Amino acid sequence: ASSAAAAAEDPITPPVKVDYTQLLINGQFVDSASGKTFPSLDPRTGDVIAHVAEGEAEDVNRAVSAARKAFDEGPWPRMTAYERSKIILRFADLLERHNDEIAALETWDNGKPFEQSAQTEVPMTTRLFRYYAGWADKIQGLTAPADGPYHVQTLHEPIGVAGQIIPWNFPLLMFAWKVGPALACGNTIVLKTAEQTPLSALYVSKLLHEAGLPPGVLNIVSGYGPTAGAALASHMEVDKLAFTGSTTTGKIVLQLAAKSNLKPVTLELGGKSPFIVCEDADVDKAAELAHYALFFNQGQCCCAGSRTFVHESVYDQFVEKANALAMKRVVGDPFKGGIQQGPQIDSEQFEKILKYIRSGVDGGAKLETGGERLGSKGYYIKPTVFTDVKDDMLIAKDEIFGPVQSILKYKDLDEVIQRSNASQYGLAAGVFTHNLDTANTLMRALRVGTVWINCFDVFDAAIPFGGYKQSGQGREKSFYSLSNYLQVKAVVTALKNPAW
Ligand code: TXE
Repeated sequence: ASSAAAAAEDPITPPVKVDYTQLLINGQFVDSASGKTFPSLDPRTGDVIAHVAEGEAEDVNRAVSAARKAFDEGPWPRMTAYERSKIILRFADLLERHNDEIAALETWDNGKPFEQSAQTEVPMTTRLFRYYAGWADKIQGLTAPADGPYHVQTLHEPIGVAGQIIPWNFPLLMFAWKVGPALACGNTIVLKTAEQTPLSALYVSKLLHEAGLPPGVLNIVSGYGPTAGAALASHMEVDKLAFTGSTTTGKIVLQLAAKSNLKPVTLELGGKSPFIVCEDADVDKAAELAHYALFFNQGQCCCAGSRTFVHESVYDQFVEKANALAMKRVVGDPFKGGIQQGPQIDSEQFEKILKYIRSGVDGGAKLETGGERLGSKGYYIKPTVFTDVKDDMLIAKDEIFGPVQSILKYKDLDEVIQRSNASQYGLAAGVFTHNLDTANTLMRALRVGTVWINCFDVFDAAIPFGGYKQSGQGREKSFYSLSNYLQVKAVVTALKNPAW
């Protein structure tokens, strides 16, 4: 009852103004070529926050020309790595200084709890840029032995103009995961934000220029996928594409890249991650972690632990605890203190989630709690728990991307390994056990890009992230991501005097 009341109150006025709504091209904020704008909406109400310049193919062309020129002629790839590193570090200091304004913008545009934006996501963004500032002057090639009178060396060079397309669930962090390594390696960038959440990237990009970024190195085209996004993926002058979003759209951009200039593509796509509660688990702790694994960020995480597999011996106890946690979860205006869950991002996602909830009920799963919207305005959904979920139900197969926990029962380890791996996805998995042998078996058997053991959603800059199977291609964060933004040039020099 207390959470329903919170959602029904008038929305709290965000403590920030929207200063930047235009496209960022060649270091300048400019209108779109067509003069068109699109509204960015407040997920708490569906009201317009701001009208944002709508980039389309012509704007992508302008942005790519600026990035091309900044790469081919500008100082950025030519300055010392230490100078690049210092600019990125100054940017991180500015992020820290403006932490709460940025967090407020992120929450307003996305709906996630302000405390989460201010205490986790902006600080993680800052941390990530410092991490990549540290890499900028540590990128180096090798010398290699060859059969014959040759001196062989490799040069690790920036790949050129990077096109980057990001989603709306973590607007700032996705900006950081993409922009951080690309800048550290000396590339220039054209980034398309998600149409739902264009605001925070524009704000922080202003700070990046204040920190000394030369014009044209980072260009931002806000706009829609099939127009701006597709133009970027197909552009002949873009040397590399990085995409995060749905598997369906990932396949489209990969085709566009192949059909145009064969630019290499990294993809970070959807998931249906298992969270496995083992026989020996402390049920209270397991239920808390499983709850977090699914409900964090309104359930809008590509790696959400959305198949909660629970061993039969602890199943009943676990279900009771999971329900209690869902019922206690505090849902409401994300600007209010103590709120754990805000609204879903938009009406489309809201309807999608409610449709999956109906399919769960129709398919015979047991709806334990939630299952409907909260309040009458905005996109709030009650934390929902299904039990008796079977592997062939849609709620156990598809990415719901909402606050809907599906609990499945299992009997033994081989069975849960087989069922966990029987998915088109392979992004992540959670394992809850203190049995070393069980942990070792699961860690190696699960076909996923990340296994979290007795933890979940740990996203340090130094930890690689990416998917097996249809969850994607390539790895982001960590030193692995640097290779996405580098070319390796082999240089072979004939030796005049092979004796030396
Ligand atoms: O994703 P899209 P949507 C999943 C989640 C969600 C579903 C749909 O299940 O419910 O995807 O969300 C741009 N060419 N994830 O529709 O379409 C688009 O403008 C080029 C998982 O928001 O993949 C945005 O910038 N670009 C995910 C970005 O792609 C195109 C995060 C993502 O949008 C395009 C988000 C096109 N033809 C959703 N069409 C994750 N992996 O975390 C769209 N875009």
